Amino acid sequence: MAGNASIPHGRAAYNARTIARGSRQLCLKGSKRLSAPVVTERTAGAVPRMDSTVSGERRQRVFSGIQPSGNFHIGNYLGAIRNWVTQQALYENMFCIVDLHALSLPTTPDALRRNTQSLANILLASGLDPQQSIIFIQSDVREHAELCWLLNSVTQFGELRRMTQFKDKGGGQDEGVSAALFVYPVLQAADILLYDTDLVPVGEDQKQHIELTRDAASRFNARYGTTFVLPKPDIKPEGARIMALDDPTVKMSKSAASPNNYIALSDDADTIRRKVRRAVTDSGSDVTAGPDKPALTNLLTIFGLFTSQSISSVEEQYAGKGYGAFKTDLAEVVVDALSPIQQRLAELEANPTAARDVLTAGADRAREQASAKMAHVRERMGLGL
Ligand code: AQP
Repeated sequence: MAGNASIPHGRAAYNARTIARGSRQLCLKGSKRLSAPVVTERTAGAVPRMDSTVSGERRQRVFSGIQPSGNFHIGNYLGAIRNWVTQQALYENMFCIVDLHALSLPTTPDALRRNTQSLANILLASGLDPQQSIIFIQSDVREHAELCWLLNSVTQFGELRRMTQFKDKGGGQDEGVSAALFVYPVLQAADILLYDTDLVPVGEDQKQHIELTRDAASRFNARYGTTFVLPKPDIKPEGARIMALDDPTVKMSKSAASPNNYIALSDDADTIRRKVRRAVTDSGSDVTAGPDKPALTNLLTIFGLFTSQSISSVEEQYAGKGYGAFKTDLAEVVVDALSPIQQRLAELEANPTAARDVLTAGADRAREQASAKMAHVRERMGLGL
């Protein structure tokens, strides 16, 4: 069942796109055909990858992860998951439910298990296709934790202390915060480097972590010889930072104290309408974006992404109509966009083994690649005899 996962996005976006599955071209209506980027083995580090083609060329490798914590929201979807789905025909893809990362903040075994199952269902319901992407749970592949430890030796304490996400999530309290939260970016570097990743599609908040990953990989390569590919962040110009509905100066976050911060992917139609109605707006009444209108800019961005329109064309549509009419329509746009995902989610929730089967098969494939890479890394570092 999961193998036939459809690819729902926003209503208009869904109609506008055709993904040429199995081919190496992605066709966007009204745009140029895009060729799948390839890299040669010479650019991919010293170790030939297991998936090399005979000619030595391969498609670029994408890796990204998402934590099984809190309520998955439209920020996670628009900033990350939707891009994973629309690009999956172009690349070799690995998408990981990073449960070890979720241990960096307090949780319980039951909550972690529940969130992992729920996230797996969300990824499949959003359109990740196990035929095109390896989808797996991080803790099923032990090499992630092992490489994290090894990379700790080429990462500097000062670098980690400068990570803004640590400062934000730690709230400046050294004593009450786990060491795991501090070392989190090193585990993320291990996740990425383990698979010779070329591109990491993420939201804006992860940019600093990808830079740290590149620095750690460069340092390792300089010390032990070329071993790791230096990955690049893939951050889209629109949607990379969806802001909170109740405070447009902070990003929408699944661990937010108030549910009015976000629209969860599982919110029903009435909840979505209520949250949009209550969303903070800026002074004035013109539906326009701009630096002096952070709230409207955010709402216009969400509208534009879910309907595949530019912000300026949405502005034109609502010229002179005021905030009320715009918010009413925005709520319906979000309800319509999430509806196919939610229908699919209900099917997957009724059949929990579907996602588990996908994750088991994904972990087997990931483990094969990770263990080959780790054998090389251990040898490079002089571990064992
Ligand atoms: N507000 C956002 N706008 C755009 N993209 C976002 N992402 C997160 N929030 C936004 C992207 O979603 C992916 C998965 O995120 P994560 O689970 O690794 O954790 P996070 O970045 O810390 O996301 P949250 O939602 O804010 O969770 P909590 O509250 O637990 O910290 C990433 O690609 C992220 O960039």
